[in-house]
Amino acid sequence: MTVSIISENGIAVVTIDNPPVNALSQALRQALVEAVAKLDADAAVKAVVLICAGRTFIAGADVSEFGKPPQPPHLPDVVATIEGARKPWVAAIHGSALGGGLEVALGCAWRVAVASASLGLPEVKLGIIPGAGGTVRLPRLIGPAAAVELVTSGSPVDAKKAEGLGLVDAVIEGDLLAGAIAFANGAAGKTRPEPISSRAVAPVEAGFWEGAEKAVAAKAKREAAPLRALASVRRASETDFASAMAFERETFLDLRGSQQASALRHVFFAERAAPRPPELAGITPRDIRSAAVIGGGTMGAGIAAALRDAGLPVILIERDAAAVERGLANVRAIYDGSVKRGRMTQAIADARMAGVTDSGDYGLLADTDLIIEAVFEDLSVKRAVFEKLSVVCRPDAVLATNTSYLDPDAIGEGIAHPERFLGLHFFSPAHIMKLLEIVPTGTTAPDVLVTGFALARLLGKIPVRAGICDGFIGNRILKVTRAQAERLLLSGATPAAVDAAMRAFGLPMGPFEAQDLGGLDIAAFQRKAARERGEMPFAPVADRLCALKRYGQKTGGGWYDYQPGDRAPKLSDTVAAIIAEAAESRAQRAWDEAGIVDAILLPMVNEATCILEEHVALRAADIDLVKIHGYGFPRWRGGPMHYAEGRGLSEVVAVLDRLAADGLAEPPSDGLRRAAKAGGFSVLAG
Ligand code: 3H9
Repeated sequence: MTVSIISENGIAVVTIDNPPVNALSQALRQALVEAVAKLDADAAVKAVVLICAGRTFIAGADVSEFGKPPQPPHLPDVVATIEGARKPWVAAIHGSALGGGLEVALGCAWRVAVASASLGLPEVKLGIIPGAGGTVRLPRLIGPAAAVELVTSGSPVDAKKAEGLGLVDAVIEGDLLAGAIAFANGAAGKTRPEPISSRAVAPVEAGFWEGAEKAVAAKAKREAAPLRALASVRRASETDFASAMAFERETFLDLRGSQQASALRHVFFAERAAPRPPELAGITPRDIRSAAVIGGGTMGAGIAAALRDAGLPVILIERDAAAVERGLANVRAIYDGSVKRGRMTQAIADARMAGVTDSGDYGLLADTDLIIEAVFEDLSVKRAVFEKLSVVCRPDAVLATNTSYLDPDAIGEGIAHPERFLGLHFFSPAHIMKLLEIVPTGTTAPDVLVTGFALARLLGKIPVRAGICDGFIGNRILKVTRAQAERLLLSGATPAAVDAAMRAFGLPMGPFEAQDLGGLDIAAFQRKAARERGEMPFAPVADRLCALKRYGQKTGGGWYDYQPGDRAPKLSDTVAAIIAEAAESRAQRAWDEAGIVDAILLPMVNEATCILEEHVALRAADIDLVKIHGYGFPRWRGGPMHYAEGRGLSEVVAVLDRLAADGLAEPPSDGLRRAAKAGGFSVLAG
């Protein structure tokens, strides 16, 4: 880390260089305080420009310090020192001024930014609130309503919007440093604005805070930070600066040590580590400048849209003219939906569609860099696709299968140049869901595997490497979730009670509601295939429902009944009777919410431990990312593995032992017992 100071013609330029994102480490905080003292003492300096080297302005406090006791100088004091400096400081912003970075900028007399810069207080996304005056200075600068929006959403605004809010004093065209120096020169002769800390907060309309509280609570659900952030802005608007700062700091420190903050930090670092697995460091990916998708069903169309959204030209191949037309209509429906929801303009949607070439002719793929197969889940159909691709594609083109349940090694048998083949498992809807499971086969070359990760970065997805097994990581765990949900039904719980308990835990939907939405037929089809392989999948109630063609919402009934045109689940007497019949002679018990959650979640963790032991997943954090980004697991719980470690693995083992003794779960695996002894999953990681 370096902080350098150069002075010329009365303007000092303080340049922070603390890669990768100029985070406010203890050393940087110290250096900033020293810079203020030094420049205050320099009679030749009229004003100071604060600028950063590298890709961004200060992106915030150093999150890696949050697990440790805070070290002085504390950031609120650093900001106060800059605000109280005898020479006025100008923050010159490029990249992102986030969290503590924006708070430092709020200590400056003025803020200027390039048009591409973004500014925000994302602390709530880390389970905390701003801790260096963000909630106190912001309402004094831009008014309470705009401050509430920025602080409780955590979403940044761009420089133009920031200028409109009064958060930025000037948007600089051209070179930032030259523009900031010119601004400082112009400002040096003028009256310095009143420090933000001394300003009054604009009054709000009657009922404003009550309305804001309702809106924030509804959005935050069980996350604590947004409401606490709102309370801090409110306090800052209703009391003096010093008391508001004390309230903010106290809330910040309280939340910093909370379970939610620790979980969200875990996810923050897991997400940043995911695109760059250390075991693949130094390997150069292949260039991907064009792509094709084989199969224009729901999955194929979603993948095509994801590729187009990342700027790649896409060829969509289907088997005949009618299927080509249907495929194209599926992609168009995605973009029509985006326009309708206000996510993009018609012009952008048209441009995305214009980049899709639809055809039945494999010959068009002769020079395509990446081809993703998303046809029907049938081994011979998929093999036939790759046979054709082997003939027409360049030998270095990357070929991928989007299979969910088939063995990629079997699909790839006989492929020409098998080293360029791998599994890329998208989740539906593929243009929205963030998870991408990357599945190397026995023959995938390292640079092809790395290309999968590079593609994920390009598409804005979270990549997780998964080994080959039935269902890879996510769907293998999902099978356990569903089996446990049925075990609960056979031992006295109702579908509604199970769904309610899982929603209360933080999932957007319970396992039965989710099946009714997605359709029970896909899993039934997979169970049939598994039985043909000699396996014995456990789904006594779902099997009976499927025999009655109760496939979910689309057939007017599944685990619940549905009225035509109404998605609200109604309790079903038919289902209750089927459960009673299936449960006959089994011991019944009363289940409370915590018991239901344990009976579903801890067996998932047990299965995940096997997945780790078999090196199907390389890291426990990868499993957390799979569940969060593919299955709606609450981010603020940190994922199932983080949750289990927080709970204590010995307790997890004890609960599983008790469930297993009653025939309600598999016993804890040897790996889980070992992890419990070692106090964490890292002992199993690959
Ligand atoms: C805060 O400020 C609290 C204060 O109110 C109160 C204080 C008292 N700390 O995302 P990238 C690392 S809370 C430590 O891939 P990009 C990251 O781990 C903070 N490390 O880059 C990665 O490391 P590696 C509020 C951080 O260009 C590398 O930088 N601020 C931090 O795609 C590159 O990251 C935030 O929440 C950090 N704060 O995006 C901002 N940030 O290379 C969080 C990043 O070893 N950061 N790293 O894997 C971001 O949103 C993005 O990093 C940013 C750049 C947009 C800045």
